[in-house]
Amino acid sequence: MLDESSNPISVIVGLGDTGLSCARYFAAIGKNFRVVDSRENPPGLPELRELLPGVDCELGKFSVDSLLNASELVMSPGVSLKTPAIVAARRAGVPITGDIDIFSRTVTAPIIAVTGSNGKSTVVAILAQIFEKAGKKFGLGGNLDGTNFKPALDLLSEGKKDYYVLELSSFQLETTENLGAEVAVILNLSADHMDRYENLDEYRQAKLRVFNGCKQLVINRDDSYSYPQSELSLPVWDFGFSRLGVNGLGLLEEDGDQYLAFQFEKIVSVNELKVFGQHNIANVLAAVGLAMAVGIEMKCIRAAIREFEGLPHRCQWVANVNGVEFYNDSKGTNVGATMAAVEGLGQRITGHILLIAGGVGKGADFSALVPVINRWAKEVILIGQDAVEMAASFDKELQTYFANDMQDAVLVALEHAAVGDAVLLSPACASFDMFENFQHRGQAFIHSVEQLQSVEQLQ
Ligand code: UMA
Ligand code: ADP
Repeated sequence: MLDESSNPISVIVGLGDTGLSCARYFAAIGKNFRVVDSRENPPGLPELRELLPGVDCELGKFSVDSLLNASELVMSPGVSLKTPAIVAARRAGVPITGDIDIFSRTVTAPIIAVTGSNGKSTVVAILAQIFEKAGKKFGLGGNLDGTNFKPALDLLSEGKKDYYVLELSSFQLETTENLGAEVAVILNLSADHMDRYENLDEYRQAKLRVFNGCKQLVINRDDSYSYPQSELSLPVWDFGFSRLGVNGLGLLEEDGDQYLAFQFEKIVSVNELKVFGQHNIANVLAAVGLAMAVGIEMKCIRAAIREFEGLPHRCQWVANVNGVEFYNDSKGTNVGATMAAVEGLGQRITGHILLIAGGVGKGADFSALVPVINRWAKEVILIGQDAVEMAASFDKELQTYFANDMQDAVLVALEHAAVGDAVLLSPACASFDMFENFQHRGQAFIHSVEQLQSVEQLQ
């Protein structure tokens, strides 16, 4: 893999999980490459050194000269295409690609592609459970985090699959030309990553690339902003809460009960689901649409969605302390997610919500939270870098408290709560000002709640 000639070779840009997976893949197929990273000590370096000690790495900066000399740049999603050195290489005609682009050109099994601002991980997890019930061999990867996580190219070493289920971020789609998915969905569109995009439309244009070359679509009929820009004459499955029609998934009311339904055929009662909130019903409906599009039998779909318990850090119940429920929605990292979590929980409880929010706002406009907070919350407890900016977006009458850390936030929330209230961590922000990632933030919340419980037991 050492570049012994002056011939242009592939350059992997960024040495995190994606960069490592690209390096492993290129090594496996015998392709020449080098790695560049603008940090001195990128996270993937120790593993690369151990696995592929001969690989040439250029660290500490992106040098325009070495990028100009590349046959292609294989971008990590965390590196913006607007980075000056990347812009220069692009202008000079160096082709730009990414791991998902390479993956889609390589695999033959059908790809099921899931993107959207919120709900991606939940939907791919439901699909995974459906495929397990149906006895299908599938690879699950992409943007997904956690224990099941695999960068897409790592799936290629797992052997033959019936399907690939990919969770895709806007960053990954920016470098993906023609995904060619068997079926693709944009679950919803609301502002996120506004520190990387000029405006919402630029973010949307990245997401829309998920439909390039797809054979079937699943669309959210209540979110027209997420529809393909031009009409595609392809089979469409739609989901949502507005009126059901042909190939539509939604809700039916019968004898005072609500049912998830396809056209006018009931699938399961809403009461049978283990996850709560309209947003999760939407996620289940989307997953059902994707599974139906690839011909999975309804009995397998039904069994899987009845069993799906939700993922950790997404509206996850933690404990009841003195009649106050605690919920961890640490993965609520943008305004749309927190709106959905507050609405979903607000409808479920008899009391009010005490919301713990704040962190790195990523350039978001927090004012969209105001109506939902005014309706369901009695106090917002703020943490992190953008706490003051967030508070300034709320109504003056709303009670707010600036907490020093997670433990302080949880303690104050319990002090100010009444029986029947719920404390919800749903920050509407990224976590990296105070925590390693959203999992670490969620664990800090759970730990603080456990400490409350042990104090209660001593009293
Ligand atoms: N880097 C630079 N210069 C920069 C920025 C980054 O050199 O200006 C380098 C870093 O030093 C590091 C590497 O790039 O070595 C990191 O690459 P990366 O940020 O793309 O991270 P990966 O480890 O490759 O993880 C990425 C996704 N991360 C992002 O998009 C930020 C992971 O999604 C994904 O799981 C993984 O690829 C495999 O597909 C995480 C994420 O936070 C979960 N995604 C965002 C989200 O969900 O909101 C989009
Ligand atoms: P993603 O992978 O897109 O970040 P997740 O499934 O991990 O989505 O959910 C992240 C958060 O987004 C959840 O904790 C919840 O607050 C919110 N959420 C989940 N599904 C939806 C949805 N369909 N619409 C709006 N918000 C949602």
